[in-house]
Amino acid sequence: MTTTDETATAAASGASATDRFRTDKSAYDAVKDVPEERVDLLAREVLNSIYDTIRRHKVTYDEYNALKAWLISVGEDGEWPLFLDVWVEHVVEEVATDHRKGNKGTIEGPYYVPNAPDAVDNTIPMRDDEPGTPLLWTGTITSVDGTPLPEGKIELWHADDDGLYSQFAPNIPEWNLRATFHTDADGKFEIHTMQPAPYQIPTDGSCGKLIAAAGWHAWRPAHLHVKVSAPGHELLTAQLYFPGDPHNDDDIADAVKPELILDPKPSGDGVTVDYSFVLDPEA
Ligand code: MBD
Ligand code: FE
Repeated sequence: MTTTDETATAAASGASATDRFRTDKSAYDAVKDVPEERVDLLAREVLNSIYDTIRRHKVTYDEYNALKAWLISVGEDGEWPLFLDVWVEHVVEEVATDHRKGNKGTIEGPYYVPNAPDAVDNTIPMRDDEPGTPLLWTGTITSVDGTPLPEGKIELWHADDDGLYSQFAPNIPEWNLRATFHTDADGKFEIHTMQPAPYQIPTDGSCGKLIAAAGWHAWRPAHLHVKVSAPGHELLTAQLYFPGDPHNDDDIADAVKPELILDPKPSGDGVTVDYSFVLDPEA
């Protein structure tokens, strides 16, 4: 890497994540549908919890100004999607999916791109020299009553061996390690990809500054992102993790659940996993 615009920076991935969110009309415009009473209630409660913290800990003007400067820089770096998805989304997801009887899900995070092309030969697009361990993943999508879902769809996206996502870091082919897979007549699917590596959120931006100032770490365990869907069923957003990852127990985004940890078996020069999904019918 010789020039700044060829390097993966927090500001570049943040800008991409912000742009991506702006193109998601249903999410970006959702605010129009929130009634005034609800805004009043939620905004007041959040502000009250800030006042409590200020009083309890006698927050100083220096600390208040540090917060103001930091909030300004989060916006300048385009890191609001990253900040919110790392430190807030997991509780929103918990509340949103609490009623489900089928698969556990987890957070989407900032790097999903809709409409990934269909996989060819059940294989995710990758570079000729894509580094990593080959992963063969088989499973079935069923409804909670056990019925296999032949019109099931899995959108899969994940980071490469350097922890970088296509379309959010430079010099990676557009749909690298992103694809849409379909179930067969028996609800079964087969996916060929690469096992992702543990992942550090960008440390050179505002989120990184908070992490350093607080003495935290920036790691997420290695993970595969999926959106699993079928006609008449609730969309499942999930991530799958690998056993023994040192960050399964202290994920910075708090998005690991025991039900989402795979059980890979060595096979040839790679690993195989069997993991199936159970979807909740729409109410
Ligand atoms: C990621 O890859 C991710 O999955 C989350 C939740 C936050 C930042 C980067
Ligand atoms: Fe991720």
